[in-house]
Amino acid sequence: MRSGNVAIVGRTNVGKSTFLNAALGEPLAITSPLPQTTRDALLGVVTLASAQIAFIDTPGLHRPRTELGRRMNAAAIDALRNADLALVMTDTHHVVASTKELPALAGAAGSELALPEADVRVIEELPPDLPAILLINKVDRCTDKRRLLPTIERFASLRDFAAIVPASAIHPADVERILSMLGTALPERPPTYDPETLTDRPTLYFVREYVREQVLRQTGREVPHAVAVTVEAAIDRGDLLIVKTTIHVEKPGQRGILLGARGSRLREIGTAARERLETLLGRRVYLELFVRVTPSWRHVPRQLAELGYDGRDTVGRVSTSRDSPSAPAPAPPGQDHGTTMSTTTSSSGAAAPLQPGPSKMPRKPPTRPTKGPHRCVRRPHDQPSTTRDGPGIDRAAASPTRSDAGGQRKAGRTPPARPNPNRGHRDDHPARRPRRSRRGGVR
Ligand SMILES: Nc1nc2c(ncn2[C@@H]2O[C@H](COP(=O)(O)OP(=O)(O)OP(=O)(O)O)[C@@H](O)[C@H]2O)c(=O)[nH]1
Ligand SMILES: [Mg+2]
Repeated sequence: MRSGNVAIVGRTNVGKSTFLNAALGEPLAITSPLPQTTRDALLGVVTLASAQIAFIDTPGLHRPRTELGRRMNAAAIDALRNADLALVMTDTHHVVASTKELPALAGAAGSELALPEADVRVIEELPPDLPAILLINKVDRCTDKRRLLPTIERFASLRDFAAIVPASAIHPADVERILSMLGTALPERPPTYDPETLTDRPTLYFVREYVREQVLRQTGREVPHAVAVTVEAAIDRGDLLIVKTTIHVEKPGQRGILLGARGSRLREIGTAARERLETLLGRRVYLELFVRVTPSWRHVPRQLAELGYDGRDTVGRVSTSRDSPSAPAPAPPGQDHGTTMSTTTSSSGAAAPLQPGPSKMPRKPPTRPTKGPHRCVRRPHDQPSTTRDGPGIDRAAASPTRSDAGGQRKAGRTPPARPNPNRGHRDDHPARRPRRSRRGGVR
């Protein structure tokens, strides 16, 4: 058996998170057409018949203009330090872009040997002795594949890559080919993670991420980068998870954009994020969204820490059993321009408080202790894969349909799975279509 950590690194927007999701067969990471979507390193474990690949998806390396940007870059560099192998990703944008859309190039513009400067900087960041495979993604956009040859030559001249692979993360056959290539490049050693492990990030991390993903997808260019999401309270009522979140923006105008006309955009964001969570978790979710202006949070280290970007753990401040769903949210820094919206599939009945560490589905008894280190690297079987907010998510919890009986994925696997039609999307049923609540949200 071979196993090890594979850091997925590259400039922003080249498809790193899309590739991770395709490799996992699970849309775990958030993706979007906007740059700087990923803000934290995210572990995703793929266990094949002969290899276990612990992917670490990383934020796109870029020239930072904020403290947040510096921390994002640091997370990517840190992942490289803990990796056995780097999967360096770029895309075909500079090959297919029209002259006026061309990115900054290293080499004469128009020359076939010019590469995006950002790619060259990524390669310079690689530790010299770390084995690396280069994936040139999005070849589906390149009709004449011969145009890739000069690019491949130029990359090969910059570093001794173990392989340079033109591929497309949206083509399952390409993803399978890359997985088997990565598997054989890892050192021979027993698997680090339980084969059922999907990630070590707890549920509330994904609550924050999926709300942010909908902001990325449903608002324009300026707002998403000014948005952070924190979890203020979480209540586990068995088949229902109740979560109160705050969406932080930097300016009152951004708050208005987020709300939309009479709160319509915020309702859409909440509904889509809730559906995504219900698909991942396999149970109903009541999601309450609160919008708050927290000026300049991306530049202030203390606020970054309070919003979860403290460089140690990116899970928002999570309630303890003392909280209840009706408890007021703790006052974060900044001005309070709060507006509450809720989006849910059910809200009746008595709620039991959620203990710290609410990420695991109760359907399956925990296989690991619930306290342990929060870093997502090198956790042996007998050590927990938890953050301070709870254990990570297993494949069975995320989607039982995607895990075979033995918990190991076969080398020849089915293409990336689709959402389980028996779960989530309850609003499809006419009786469950969103209706206005007294608070102006949707239920
Ligand atoms: N056509 C095409 N689009 C792709 C492919 N892979 C990813 N994309 C798209 O590229 C965009 C960026 O993908 P992401 O996975 O978010 O990129 P990323 O590298 O993780 O970006 P950051 O997190 O910002 O660094 C999304 O719109 C994806 O749908 C591909 O193989 N072909
Ligand atoms: Mg990403």
